[in-house]
Amino acid sequence: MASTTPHNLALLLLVLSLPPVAISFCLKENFPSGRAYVTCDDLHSFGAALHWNWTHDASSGSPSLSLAFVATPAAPGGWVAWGINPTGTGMAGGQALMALAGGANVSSTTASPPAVRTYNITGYAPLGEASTPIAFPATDLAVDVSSDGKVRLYATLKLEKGMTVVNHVWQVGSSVTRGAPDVHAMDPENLSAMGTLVLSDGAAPSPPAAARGSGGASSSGDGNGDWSPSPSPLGGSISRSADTARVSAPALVVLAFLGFLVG
Ligand SMILES: *[C@@H]1O[C@H](CO)[C@@H](O)[C@H](O)[C@H]1NC(C)=O
Ligand SMILES: *[C@@H]1O[C@H](CO)[C@@H](O)[C@H](O)[C@H]1NC(C)=O
Ligand SMILES: *[C@@H]1O[C@H](CO)[C@@H](O)[C@H](O)[C@H]1NC(C)=O
Ligand SMILES: CC(=O)N[C@H]1CO[C@H](CO)[C@@H](O)[C@@H]1O
Repeated sequence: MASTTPHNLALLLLVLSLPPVAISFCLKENFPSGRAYVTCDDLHSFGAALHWNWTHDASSGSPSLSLAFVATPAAPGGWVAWGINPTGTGMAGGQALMALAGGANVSSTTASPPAVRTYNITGYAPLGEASTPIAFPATDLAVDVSSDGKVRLYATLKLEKGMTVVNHVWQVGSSVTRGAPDVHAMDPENLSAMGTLVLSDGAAPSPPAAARGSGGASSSGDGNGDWSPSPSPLGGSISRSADTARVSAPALVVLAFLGFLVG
């Protein structure tokens, strides 16, 4: 930011007003060979990070998102989950990817291997032990668990045309009982784990006007008090990757816009 136009100043003030992130979990990540991502967002709860490539298939017109979601379950043997919510801002409506860390499996004496599932989160009922179909075709599902318990969930999602700004949610849980993830805690950090993700391949800024359901304007999925304690729309994704210069400009424009709405 060489010149201090009012616009730049507003962005600067906005950035300065965001809570500081002491550690970048993005920068700390060392993926196995063959897994590399152009962009990473440090997420504001659980020390989680979302690494991703966004590519646009010219023939189908559909964007696709290759991602690695990295978080540590609330306890060993628990689960981590990340998803896009195309209809709201909270958990209900989320099209989720979940990695079960494996190992200890409550009420079962046999150790289980790590597993990845998809869940169409329709409400607040407990999830079952089988995947349910989600709106975005998911391929390349994989998971690895580090010796210190960190879980990395890999997937590729086929998104819909025009999806450039999406609401996303993430969560960690402490246990799995007979194959089904147990409900997560309801601490503030658990409840605020949602935000806005600005998708871009880094080549050209995506117009914020194309935002789908950004800001607090969404309708469904927010009606349940459990997940609607005034979620901060600023809680989303600030790129702190090495790619910041390319990615953060559109992200900041959207954040500035959101900040304008709440401020
Ligand atoms: C992400 O994109 C980079 C640069 O194009 C590429 O090297 C890398 O293999 C891609 N990663 C995945 C998981 O597709
Ligand atoms: C997810 O669940 C909702 C509510 O039951 C349903 O309307 C929607 O079609 C489901 N999505 C998929 C991809 O099955
Ligand atoms: C946990 O145990 C149950 C029953 O013993 C099994 O069906 C399930 O696949 C196990 N693994 C996970 C990751 O939940
Ligand atoms: C079960 C679960 O998700 N617990 C997490 C909720 O958030 C708190 C922090 O506020 C974490 O410490 C828990 O691990």
